[in-house]
Amino acid sequence: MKNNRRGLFIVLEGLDKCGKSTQTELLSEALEAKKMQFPDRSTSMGLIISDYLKGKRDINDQVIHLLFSANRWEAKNTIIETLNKGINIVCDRYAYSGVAFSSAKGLPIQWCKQCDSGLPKPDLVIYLRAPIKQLKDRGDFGAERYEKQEFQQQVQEVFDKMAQEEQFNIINAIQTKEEIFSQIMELTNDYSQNALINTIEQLWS
Ligand code: T5A
Repeated sequence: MKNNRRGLFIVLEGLDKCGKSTQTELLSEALEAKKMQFPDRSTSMGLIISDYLKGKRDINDQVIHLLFSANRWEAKNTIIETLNKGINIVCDRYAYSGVAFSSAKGLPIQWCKQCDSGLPKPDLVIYLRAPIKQLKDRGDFGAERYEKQEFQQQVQEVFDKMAQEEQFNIINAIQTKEEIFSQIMELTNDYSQNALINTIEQLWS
């Protein structure tokens, strides 16, 4: 999917353990895309976030929300430069996770969105949706701060609301990895062939 136009910016979202990393890997390979992930735990800010998620330090809700956002702003130029070189990006979580997780804690949605307003807007958001009951036995669910059934249920409610408002593409995450990947490829090919891909738009501004 490389030609003269800019690259496609595709984001995968969903609850913890819904399979985002698995599908990000498969899709980025298929599209010869740059693979990205938020939080990016490799930066100095990402290390603080990682310690917070692992329960090694406590940070108040507003501050950690702003750190997650700052961790995306750190990558803004990389995203724009990569897309303008005609290279696709496949990204595991983005600002929508920021809104879903922080507002599920009780922060106002508009406040949560504000600090990500102006970031590059994805072309396609794919929401891997599954009931938390069917995800809680996957991998090492429970190892990090937000991996609790009741909280994930609240996060899902926000994701479901955003899915309507932001026109997410919803895929049932309770299928085989191959079935999910084939539906993601179908969506991506369809978008790539039919959408007008112009300048990079800004998120929530
Ligand atoms: N967060 C994040 C915020 O609060 N604010 C923000 O702004 C952002 C960006 C870390 C946490 O930070 C929060 C959200 C999170 O709580 P993370 O590192 O992305 O985010 O954490 P996880 O979502 O838990 O990431 P994981 O890599 O652990 O889960 P994935 O990526 O959803 O799932 P994946 O692909 O690693 O698969 C998990 C397990 O399921 C299996 C895999 O083999 C693996 O064992 N699996 C399947 N099993 C059955 N059927 C399938 N179809 C499967 N697909 C994968």
